[in-house]
Amino acid sequence: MAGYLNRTTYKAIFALGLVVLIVHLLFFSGVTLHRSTTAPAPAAVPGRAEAASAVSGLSTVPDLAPILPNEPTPVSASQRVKACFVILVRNSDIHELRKSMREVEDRFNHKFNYPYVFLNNEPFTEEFKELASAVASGNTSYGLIPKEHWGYPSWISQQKAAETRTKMKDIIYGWSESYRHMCRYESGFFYHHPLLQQYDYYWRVEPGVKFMCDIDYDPFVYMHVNQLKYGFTISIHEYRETIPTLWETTKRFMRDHPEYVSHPNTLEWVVDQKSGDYNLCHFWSNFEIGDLAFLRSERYQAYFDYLDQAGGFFYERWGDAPVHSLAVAMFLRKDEVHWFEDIGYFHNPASNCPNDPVINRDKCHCDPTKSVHLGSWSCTKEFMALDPNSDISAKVLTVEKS
Ligand SMILES: Nc1nc2c(ncn2[C@@H]2O[C@H](COP(=O)(O)OP(=O)(O)OP(=O)(O)O)[C@@H](O)[C@H]2O)c(=O)[nH]1
Ligand SMILES: [Mg+2]
Repeated sequence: MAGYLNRTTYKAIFALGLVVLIVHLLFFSGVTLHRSTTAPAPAAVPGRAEAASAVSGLSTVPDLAPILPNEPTPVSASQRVKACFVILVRNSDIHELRKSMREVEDRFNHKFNYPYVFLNNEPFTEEFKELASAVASGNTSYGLIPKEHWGYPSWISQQKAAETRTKMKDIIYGWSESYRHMCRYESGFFYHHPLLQQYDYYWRVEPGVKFMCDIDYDPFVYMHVNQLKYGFTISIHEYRETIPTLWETTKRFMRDHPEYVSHPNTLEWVVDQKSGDYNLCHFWSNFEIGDLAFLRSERYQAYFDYLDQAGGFFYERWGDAPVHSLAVAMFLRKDEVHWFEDIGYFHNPASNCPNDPVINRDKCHCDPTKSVHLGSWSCTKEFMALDPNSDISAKVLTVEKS
């Protein structure tokens, strides 16, 4: 009898336990679900609606992400993307760099602690490492650029390159050999550096740049959530004398490799509608937040290799900014490119400064009337006005053939 009662009691306790367990499971799974679909501050991101309103000036940078119904669910605030700051820099620029890093930290990274990757064509000194690491809230790593990524490829005549530098001595950096290696490296190699292989996104920083607004959300997560491939703050016109044949070469590439061109694309942003020529618009690459998979893609690499073979990094003075921008124009849709209007940023001599009076007052210290996007030097208004379905690739190539 006692044994029977015990078994009954045992069964009752077991059943009760099972019910309690199920209730707990349901309860906690509900909480988990709630947490994973809510993007709390501070890593929440501004929504696409806000990005769209950027044409007429920044209206707001919300704390929480009003993701539109057809957009991906935000990753939770605690989930980070694999991202880093990448800084190409000389040892002698350490003090200018520390100023910029201080601003990166104070405005953003002290809350997020993203790592820094420093790259140099010469070994970093112990002093550089000590001083840079002291400012960084995230891990730091210091990489040497392999000789084959910072030198002359076999098919380049160094004599012709030297003659070019003499001919171009009156053009900005036209005389400089190291500037050309830098532009070629930033165009086609930095994303291959072993120290960057573990990362999916990069944010380029240079010595001397300034950040004038608090960034209370995570731009890397914003890129990831919205499936963005390229982010910029400033766009301007390039000096035509530095890129006499870049557009011809790019058109030839498109003709030889039509399979790489996206449809739609953002080519309309870079083409002068009357002449069919490059209108010189480009994203200023001293600031970039980008998806490394885009630069590592077959199409981007094919484009870089094509340009590299043509020799214009040395026989002219092709900059990485127009190269990245023409790649964006051919390969990306407008909705894969984002203007970080809310990031107050300065690289001599231009700045990007949010117009919204409340944001400007509460988060920034910059003069919104001086923001370069308001002037004719910038191409940002034109970019924001671009039709997302635009595709003028056929027209561009027809003009080329005729
Ligand atoms: N290690 C190394 N870094 C370089 C060299 N030249 C330029 N850089 C870096 O490459 C980036 C671009 O160079 P900048 O001289 O700033 O070029 P820019 O922005 O076109 O021109 P500025 O108006 O001078 O700023 C910066 O991060 C520099 O620190 C070089 O010879 N060696
Ligand atoms: Mg610079």
